[in-house]
Amino acid sequence: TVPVSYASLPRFPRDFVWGVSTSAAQIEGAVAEAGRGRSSWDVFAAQAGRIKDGSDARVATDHYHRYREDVALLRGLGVGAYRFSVAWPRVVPDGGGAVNAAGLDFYDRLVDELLAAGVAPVPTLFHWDTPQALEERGGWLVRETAEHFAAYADAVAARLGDRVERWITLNEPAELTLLGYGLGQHAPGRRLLFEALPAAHHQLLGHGLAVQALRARGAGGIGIANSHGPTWAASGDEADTSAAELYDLLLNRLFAEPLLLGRYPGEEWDLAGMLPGPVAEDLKIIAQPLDWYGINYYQPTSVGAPREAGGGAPAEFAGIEIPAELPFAPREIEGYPRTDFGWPVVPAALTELLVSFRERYGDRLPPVVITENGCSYEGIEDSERIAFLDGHLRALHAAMAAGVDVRGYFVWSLLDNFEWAEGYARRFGLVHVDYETLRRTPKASYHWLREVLREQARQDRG
Ligand code: GBH
Repeated sequence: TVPVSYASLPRFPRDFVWGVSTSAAQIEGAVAEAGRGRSSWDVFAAQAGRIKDGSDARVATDHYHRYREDVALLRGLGVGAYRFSVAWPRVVPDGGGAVNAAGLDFYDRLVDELLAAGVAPVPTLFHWDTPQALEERGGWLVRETAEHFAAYADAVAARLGDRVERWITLNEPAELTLLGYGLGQHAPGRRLLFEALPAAHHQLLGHGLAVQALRARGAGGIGIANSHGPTWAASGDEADTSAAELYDLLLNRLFAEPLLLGRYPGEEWDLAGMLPGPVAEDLKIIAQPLDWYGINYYQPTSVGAPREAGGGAPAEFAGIEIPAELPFAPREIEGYPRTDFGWPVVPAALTELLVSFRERYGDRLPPVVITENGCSYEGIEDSERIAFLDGHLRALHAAMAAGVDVRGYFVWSLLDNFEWAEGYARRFGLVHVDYETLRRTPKASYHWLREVLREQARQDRG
């Protein structure tokens, strides 16, 4: 019962990288095993009212103990690459200081298992699970966290560098800044609004220092996974277009331009002036050449003027109270299907995003990899997920046909998992997880993607 749309997908280049993504805090469980320290998410999830279904990630999908079964699922799917994250608190339990070799052992086993299955490991060094000891000293709001991050990156490279050919430093510093430090929806649960901006700068600095540490170990294939999406103005009115421009600056330009252009964006907004430390010097560290640029794409955002400026901006959006002090407010996007998370499904916006990046940054933009794209839907017969992936692959191909150099595509996610503040209620997996038994069941979308990959390989053979 696999829909045949796979057969009519356009053809991707022979060396295009097909993969799936996960992250440590969302799948591993085993939070007290082999000397792992506490993470900001352990502490956050234990606080009443933080996670919608009252759950936590102490067990999650138990991937830490079931990784062999999960690698077998990857092999069965036929992907060439697997993006996972290394949990910093496993490797350096206190964030800074002694390296815990037993924590690295797990990733050592995982990497060997992947290689034996013919799947290239693509580790992300940081996917939001800050060591709690560092969080208590200010987390990413303080500079020392960036320095500790580089030391940790060095320890991981020392252990895995002989077998890893592609690295990702950070996952979505924009979302950690906004949701974790700005709005308080994610760990560490701070609601600092614009005073969260130092967390953006220190993550970018940590990225740059980690790139230096990796290169010093001879590593190549280094990228980052940034969250990006087109921002649409709610109307053509000046108040709405300028609010949308600011949102675009905060979501897209603030995280792309230091990396690609070596400067912070903003003519009207003196962002660099709002950031701590020797920003001009730091930008030189941040802007080192990347081998590729990762984009996590989910949906476009419609943005307009804030509440007090009128125009019908909502007080709440996607379950998050929108502070009246913000100079912009998101709006509902009408006229598109939605995932069960309520996110609009707009494949064409992926083409728009990639073409706009190419136009904005020209040859400063390295080859792009889509490091996450996916959707939450219930059920094992997930025809909506198939339609979502089918549409986004066509949109991706259209961007490539328009001249954007895209080298790979990773689906979020291999497994249903702990979806942060939503707990287990949102299911993003190609593989269903029964949280009572932890049994894995491939969904229709898993079988469909396997056929996509087979068909592409068939065409390669001519
Ligand atoms: C990623 O973040 C994370 O890297 C990953 O860990 C996570 O599990 C996955 O995506 C799925 O959430 O309400 O329409 O405005 C995604 C960042 C930020 C994308 C919020 C969707 C809001 C959609 N997300 N955004 S909407």
